[in-house]
Amino acid sequence: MERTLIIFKPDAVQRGLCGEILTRFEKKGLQIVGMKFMQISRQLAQTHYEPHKGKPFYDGLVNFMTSSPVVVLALAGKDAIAIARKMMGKTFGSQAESGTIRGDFGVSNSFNLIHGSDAPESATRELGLFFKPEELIDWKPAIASWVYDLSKGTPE
Ligand code: D4T
Repeated sequence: MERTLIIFKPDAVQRGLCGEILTRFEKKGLQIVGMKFMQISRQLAQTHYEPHKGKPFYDGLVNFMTSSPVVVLALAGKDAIAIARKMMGKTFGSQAESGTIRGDFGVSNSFNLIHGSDAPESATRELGLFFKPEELIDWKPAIASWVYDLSKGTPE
């Protein structure tokens, strides 16, 4: 099973959208393996968004991500990274399709509610930034055999 790092950004928390967004992931069948409510430090925000360092929006992004608390999640599932990205929609609410999280809940070209890792390498890096190994819990949901076809031994 793949794991991905999801952040409900300060705008999602301030607007009271955490429950709605989390419900979408749970209903889809992605599994929570880690979750915390936290204030991101400047240093952590800078490290997390290191790949964007030097871009015009970098300083504003770090300010935004440290402006108010966030909810950080580790979600697991087959192809969890791509599935979560698809559910999030395009980067900005103004362009994201209806039916996606950003498309349904936002209009901004700066505040975009949610972060999700974009590749296996970034997921590993980001999960390591936000969670200690012992904070990620490997557990078997009782409904796993109804979320996936497990008849051949691997989830389908
Ligand atoms: P994240 O990384 O937050 O999940 O968003 P995306 O993967 O969808 O988009 P991104 O990496 O290109 O951008 C990261 C982050 O920067 C903000 N941003 C981006 C911004 O404020 N202005 C911009 O012009 C761009 C491109 C929004 C998301």
